[in-house]
Amino acid sequence: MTDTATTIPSLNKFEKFKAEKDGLAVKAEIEKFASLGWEAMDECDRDHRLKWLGVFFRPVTPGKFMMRLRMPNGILTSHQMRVLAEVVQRYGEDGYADITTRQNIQLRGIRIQDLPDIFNKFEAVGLTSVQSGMDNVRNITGDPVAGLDASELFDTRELVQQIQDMITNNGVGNSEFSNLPRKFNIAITGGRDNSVHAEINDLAFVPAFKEGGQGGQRGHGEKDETASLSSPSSLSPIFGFNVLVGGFFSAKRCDAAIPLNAWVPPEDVVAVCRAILEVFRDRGLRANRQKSRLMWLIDEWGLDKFRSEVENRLGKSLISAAAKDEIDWEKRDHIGVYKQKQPGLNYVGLNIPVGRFFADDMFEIARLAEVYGSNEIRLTVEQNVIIPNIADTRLATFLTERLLERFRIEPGSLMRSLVSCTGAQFCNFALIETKNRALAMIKTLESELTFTQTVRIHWTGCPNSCGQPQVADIGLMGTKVRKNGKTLEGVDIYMGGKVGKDAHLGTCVTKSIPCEDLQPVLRQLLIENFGARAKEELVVIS
Ligand code: SRM
Ligand code: SF4
Repeated sequence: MTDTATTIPSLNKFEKFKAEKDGLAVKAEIEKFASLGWEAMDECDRDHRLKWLGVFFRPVTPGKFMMRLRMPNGILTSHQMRVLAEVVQRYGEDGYADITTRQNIQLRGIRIQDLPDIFNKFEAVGLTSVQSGMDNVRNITGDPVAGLDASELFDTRELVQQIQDMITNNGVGNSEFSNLPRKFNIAITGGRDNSVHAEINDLAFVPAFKEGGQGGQRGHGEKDETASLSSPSSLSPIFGFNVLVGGFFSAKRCDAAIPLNAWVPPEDVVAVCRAILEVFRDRGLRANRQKSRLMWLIDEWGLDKFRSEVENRLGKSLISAAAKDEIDWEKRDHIGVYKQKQPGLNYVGLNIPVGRFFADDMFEIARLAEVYGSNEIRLTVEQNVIIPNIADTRLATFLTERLLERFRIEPGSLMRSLVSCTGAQFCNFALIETKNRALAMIKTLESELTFTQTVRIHWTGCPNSCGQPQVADIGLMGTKVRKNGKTLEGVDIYMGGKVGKDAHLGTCVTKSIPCEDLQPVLRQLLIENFGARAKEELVVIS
């Protein structure tokens, strides 16, 4: 564990309360909290420590909590979806769910008195929300079409689950990793299109082949597992992952992940995650929360020292990175109907506008997965749903289902790629309302313009960047602006985010546009930069 106890005097308030009582300790007190009620609870337990169980007090809607699940690789069963739907259903119009930018689900409207029952229900169907907030590892993302995609190099599902199990002690909670200096994001991709935005994670694994004979040396008396790389029988390329570290967004700083100069075979991925987390936990910077993410430690130490500390924890040397990775496709959005690698089967991606669905929708998605698929539902980092394993013979009927009129497989060119963070409706960091505004804006723009390409527009309510404006074609970051002596909701505009192959972050191109003036600005950007055309103009020409 950490040596925080010896350094308490210089600690910030978060480090202090963690040192006083570990966040996970509240797990034993859920019954007590339920009978006390949210108003009588200890404030630190309520506002902070409950987040170790994935339960978030919302100052914007006091008494109605948010619950953030864990969905390894963004996969859940129809049975699990029903349980989530049952939970939010009881809250009427307060209750619904959002798909998050980490392939995950958050529930709204949760009452503290219901938590014991909810946790029992979760446990019965293998769901967990443990360690999904605060200074813990967030939902681990993987390819949304893992195991379905004929072009994939590696099926990430099992590995993502193993990493989650290691970190959370099989979903029960793990005090080994419950006091990190800050949040920590892990992604792993085995496909060719960087479906997980590897570059914006603290730790990411991207597919890469290592030629035989290039292995590094192992230390610490360990067996040299790279020896096989140089044996004559293994001269053909060996599959593994290049490792990227330190990617993150924060209000203070945003950075893409950098190569660790390490290549890891699949069987070592869990151990490498553990080693890096241990280094971050024990040596990460804790004094200033604005400078606590992994990249700040790498900056302070330099990459070489960081790498060698990881090797020490691992108990062996890391193999140097493969010369190139295999991310050589543009990013796919998976909306629509696609053939799977299994003959006769298809996966269908449904567009869930800004990731929001209600209990009835969730029941319906579960039903569709059961009737047409294999009881499986998947989520994407674009806040959409995939239903896999639909037989050719069932596909036509599936496509006539009424739900697909709202959750479309051929949405408009802007709606298709629209992403939005939670915003002011529930988030007290928010500087603007996002989801509802984003939907209204896209509706207007799609009614006025025609498009020849999709344009990825991401909204985020504040500089924390949960809606990832830096990966978008057009990113909109909430801010406050002054106009005619009044303070209004506004946005800074980001452009140039590139995803998939050669991913890089977009940058701020225009600051402080009042939201009330945004629509014509976006319209002009779409026309000038993305080939959109005004509908009235087309009518005149024709
Ligand atoms: Fe986030 C804090 C929502 C993805 C960077 N994020 C928050 C909180 C918990 C703040 C709060 O307590 O209100 C938001 C909860 C609002 C609510 O009621 O829903 C919140 N973040 C979200 C979600 C739900 C946005 C969404 O609509 O999809 C995403 C949940 C992912 C998940 O399932 O775990 C979400 N947040 C992200 C991402 C994107 C990503 O991971 O790819 C980022 C940027 C990447 C990163 O972290 O490096 C992100 N969230 C932050 C930050 C800035 C972190 C920092 O180092 O400063 C905060 C603020 C903080 O942690 O202090 C934050
Ligand atoms: Fe809240 Fe800001 Fe994150 Fe949006 S970006 S969910 S407003 S913290």
